Amino acid sequence: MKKVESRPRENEKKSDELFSDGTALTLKIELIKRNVKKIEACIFDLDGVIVDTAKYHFIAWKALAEELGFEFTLENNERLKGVSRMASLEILLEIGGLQFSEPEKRTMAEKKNTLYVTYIEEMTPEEILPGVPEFLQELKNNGIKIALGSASKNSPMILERIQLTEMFDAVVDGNSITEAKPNPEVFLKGAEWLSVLPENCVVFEDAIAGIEAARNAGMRCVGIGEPETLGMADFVIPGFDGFTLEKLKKELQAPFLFPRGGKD
Ligand code: B16
Ligand code: MG
Repeated sequence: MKKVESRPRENEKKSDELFSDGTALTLKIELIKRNVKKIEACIFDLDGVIVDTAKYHFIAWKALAEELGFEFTLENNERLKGVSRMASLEILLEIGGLQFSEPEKRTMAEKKNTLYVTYIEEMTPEEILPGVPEFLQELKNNGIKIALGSASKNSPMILERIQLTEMFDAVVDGNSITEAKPNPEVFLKGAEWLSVLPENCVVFEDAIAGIEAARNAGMRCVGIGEPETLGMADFVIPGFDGFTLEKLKKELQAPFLFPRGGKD
């Protein structure tokens, strides 16, 4: 039988040919293999990712500000996203130019929370953001573990009200951490409780501090919101509507397959 010589097809690279970033094909494949980490777990922030509770936080903080005699705007509220309750109060008081003792601040935070809870008590599964249940189900079907990584001490109640508790293999929230985001504690604890290495976890976050926390934990991170604001994430999506595991894998691998310098 005549031996057919295999010749590289047009546009096909030979193993010693260099890519635009100076890497040879064989080395490139090795780098890609090393860099394509597994997705064993997904860790979700709650407020702004699974539900939109920012509007309820706003009503409650605004009421407290009015009681203290100053205005609290929607723009101000943006500064509180992903920030812990006490740190949020500090920002609010800074906006109002007011100072109080620690016991007074604790009373104020409790008061704000009491009003906030009256709203979240009324939450229903209808308030889950579009595409979230489908994406969580797809992760489950593919054996990917799911954790919550939220600053909110009200997380368990919110999950109950929206009937999503059962979907989570671990719930790490404001009650189980001592350090606030951007400290990685909340996500590292999530990985630990799931027995998954941080590098094999993917975090979904809507706040800059949360994305920094994921980075500090050595995890990959998908931003939920605007790319202009969440530039530190691996990539950003507007929400989960139409988002799939396939898209997640593709987007996470893209930077390794097509490094800066163009798609070779
Ligand atoms: P709570 P996340 C955060 O939740 C909120 O974004 C933030 O606005 C809130 O102050 C914080 O939880 C604490 O919430 O008063 O209920 O304990 O985005 O980390 O899920
Ligand atoms: Mg959030």
